[in-house]
Amino acid sequence: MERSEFNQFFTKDLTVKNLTMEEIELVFEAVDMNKDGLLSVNEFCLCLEGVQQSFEQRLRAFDPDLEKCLKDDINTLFDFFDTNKDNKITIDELQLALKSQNSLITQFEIEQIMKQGDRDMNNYIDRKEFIEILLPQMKSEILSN
Ligand SMILES: [Ca+2]
Ligand SMILES: [Ca+2]
Repeated sequence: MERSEFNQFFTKDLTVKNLTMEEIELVFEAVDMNKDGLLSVNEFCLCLEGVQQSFEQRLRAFDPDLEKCLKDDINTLFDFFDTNKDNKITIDELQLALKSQNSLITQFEIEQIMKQGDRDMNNYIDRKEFIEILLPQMKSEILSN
C-alpha cells in the first residue's frame, strides 16, 4: 500500500471528515516501520504485535490528549474493518478490509493477523483488543521519533 493510497483510504474510501492530514500521516508513520513509504503485510502484522516492554515506562507519562487523539484514529479504523457494525471484527471482515487494500494478501497471512489480534481467542477482534494492539504500537512509534 502506498502512502497516497493510505491517505485516500482515510479521506475518500472511509469518508471520514474529522481526521486531519496530519493525523492520517501519523497513523501511516506508525505502521510503516521501515519508512519506505509502503505498507507491507509484514508491517501490518508487526503493527498488530503489541507492546514493547522497553517503552512501558515512558508510555505511563504519555500525554492524555494525544492518547485520546490516537484512540479516535484507531476507533475510526475499527469502524472501517467492522463492516456490519456489531463491534466485532470477524475473520471475514478482516479479509474483506485487507483484500480491498491488498488483493495479493493470502488466507494464511490474514489468519496470522487474526491470531495476533484475537487475544482472548473467541474468534473475533473487539474494539478493546483492537485498541490494545494498535495503541502501544502507535505510542512507541511517536516516542521513538
Ligand atoms: Ca462485525
Ligand atoms: Ca477476541
